[in-house]
Amino acid sequence: MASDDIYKQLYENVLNGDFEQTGELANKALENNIDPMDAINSYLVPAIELVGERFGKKEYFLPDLMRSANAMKNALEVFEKDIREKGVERKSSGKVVIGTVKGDIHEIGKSIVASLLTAKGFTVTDLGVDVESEVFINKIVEEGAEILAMSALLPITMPYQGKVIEDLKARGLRDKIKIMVGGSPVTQEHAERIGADGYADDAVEAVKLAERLMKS
Ligand code: B12
Repeated sequence: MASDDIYKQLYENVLNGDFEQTGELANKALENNIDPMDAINSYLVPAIELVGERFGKKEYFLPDLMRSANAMKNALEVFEKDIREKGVERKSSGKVVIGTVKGDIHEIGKSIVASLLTAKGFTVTDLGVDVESEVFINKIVEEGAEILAMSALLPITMPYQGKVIEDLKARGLRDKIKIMVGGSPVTQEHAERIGADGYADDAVEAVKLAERLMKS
C-alpha cells in the first residue's frame, strides 16, 4: 500500500470508527517510513477533531465517539511506542508527572504529550485519567518531580487544575515544582488565573514549554 493510501485509510478509519484495522495500518505506515508525528498531527488529530465537531452537532453520538476514539488509540499505541523508542536517550531532561484531572477521562492528547516528552528525554510518570489531587501530589513527592503537567478536556473539569495548585500550596510544595496545563478548552488566561507556570496548545509546544520551565 502506498504511503498516501495508508494516510487516507488511517484518517477514514478514525472518522468512521473502524477500529479493528488501525493498529495494523499504523505498523504498515512505520514499515513505509512514515513519520509518526506527521501521521498523528496531519491525519489522526484532524480526523478525531472532525468526529468531535460532528458529535457537537449531534450528527454523531456517544457510541460513534467511542469507536473513533478506540480507532485513534489503536494507531497511537503503535506510533507512540515508535516515538518513545527512537527517543531513547541520554540523561533525563527532567522528571514529569502527568495526568488528566479528576472527573475527566479524555486521555488521547495527554498521552501524546507524555510520549513526546519521553521521546525528548524527559522521565515521565503518566498517572492516566481521572486523577485525584492527592494522587498527583503523592507521586510528585515520591518521584521528586520537577514538572507537573495536567490535562483537562471539559470546561467543568478545568477548575480542578486550580484545585491541585491550591492543594500544593497548602502542603508548602508549590514553589518546588513547575506546573503546566493544557487540553482543548484550556487557555493562557485560565493558566494565569489558576497560577500555573505555563500553558501550551499542542504536544510540540508542550515539550518546548517543559524545556523552558526546566531552565527557569
Ligand atoms: C475522543 C473524545 C472522547 C472519548 C475519549 C476517549 C479517550 N480514550 O480519550 C470519550 C468517548 C470517552 C469521550 C467522552 C466524553 N466526552 Co468527549 N470528546 C472526544 C473528542 C472527540 C476528541 C478529544 C481528543 O482526543 N482530541 C485529540 C487530542 C490530540 O487533542 P487534545 O486532547 O486537545 O490534546 C492536545 C492539546 O490540547 C494539548 N494538550 C492536551 N493535554 C495537555 C496537557 C498539557 C499539560 C499541555 C501543555 C498540553 C496538552 O496537546 C494535545 C496534543 O496536541 C473531543 C472533541 C475535541 N475537539 O476535543 C470531545 C469532547 C471533548 N467531549 C465532549 C463531551 C461532552 C464528552 C462527554 C461529556 C460525553 C457524554 N455525554 O458522556 C464525555 C465525558 C466523559 C468524561 N467524564 O471525561 C465535548 C466537551 C464539550 C463541553 N463543552 O463540555 C467535546 C468537545 C465534543 C463536543 N464537540 O461536544 N470523549
